[in-house]
Amino acid sequence: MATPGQDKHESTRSGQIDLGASMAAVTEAAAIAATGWIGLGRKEDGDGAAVEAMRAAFAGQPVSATIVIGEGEKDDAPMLYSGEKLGKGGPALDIAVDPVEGTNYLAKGMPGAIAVLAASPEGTMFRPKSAFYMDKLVVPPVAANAIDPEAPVGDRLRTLARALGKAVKEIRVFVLERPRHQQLISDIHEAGASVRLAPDGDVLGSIKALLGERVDALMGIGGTPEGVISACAARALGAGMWGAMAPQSDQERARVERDGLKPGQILTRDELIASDEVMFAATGITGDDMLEGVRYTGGRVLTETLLIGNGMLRWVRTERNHT
Ligand code: VTB
Repeated sequence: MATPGQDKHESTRSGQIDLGASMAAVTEAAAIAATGWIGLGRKEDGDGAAVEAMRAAFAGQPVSATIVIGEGEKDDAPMLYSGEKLGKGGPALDIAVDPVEGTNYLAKGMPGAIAVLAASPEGTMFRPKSAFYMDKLVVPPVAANAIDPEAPVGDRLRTLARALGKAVKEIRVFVLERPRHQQLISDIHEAGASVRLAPDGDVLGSIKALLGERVDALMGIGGTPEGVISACAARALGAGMWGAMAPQSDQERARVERDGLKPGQILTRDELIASDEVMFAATGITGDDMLEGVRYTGGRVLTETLLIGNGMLRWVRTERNHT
């Protein structure tokens, strides 16, 4: 017989599972809408189609969601702007959306574009305000408590290797290929580890790092919104993540400081997402070695979605009639 405590746990869990289904419906709608724009060289149009589809799909979901990380501030983005309320009523949630993460991949018809959504209870998601860039470190759960995020790169890699039971030369680090990462890349090489450079898409890079799939860590500076979204997945699985605001221009630095954020100050995963009740959903658009893209076959459309929440990872493959 279940004790009252277990009952409570069960009801929370089934709530999370319903939330997962709602979130998958939203990212799948965005991914399907974006496929019409694969390889057409028009990233804004592809993003716009995904934004519209995501917003329409949200209208039918049993949530009261507030967008914390959206397509921009109210007057700049007509839909999915920060502060917009979505859903037909239900649990009060903070939501982070990225209808197409990797718009260049979409426009070029390259692997790696995904539709992403993350949710946590109202008031628990970090507000990046004007902080566009974040310096990130993501590691799998087994290393979450071992790493000192302020230690030099080589020390962090040696600690990570010990925690994973690997040699440093086996450690693979996802890094965005950017001129700003020259020093980081040479520090990684100096330590004896290797890089996996990618032109875009550090959400998928973070997911791979926290799962220890194809890479063992993510390091370097990418978008703050992408960082907060990744922190949801890290928290759900007990993985390690840290992020520090890393303004890339004097103007950004001034805006960040005006907003009361301190450049360089390291925020922990739990400061980025202050709840365990999180859900992350990603649907493949163009496909990747980890997440299938949208496929059309025999009058049906097939999607693959990764749901991470409540300590669980679920792969959801869905077939719908293609209308
Ligand atoms: C990263 C990457 C994204 O932005 O966050 C990156 O994950 C950061 O911006 O896919 P820069 O391109 O200016 O370095 C994206 O590439 C999305 O634009």
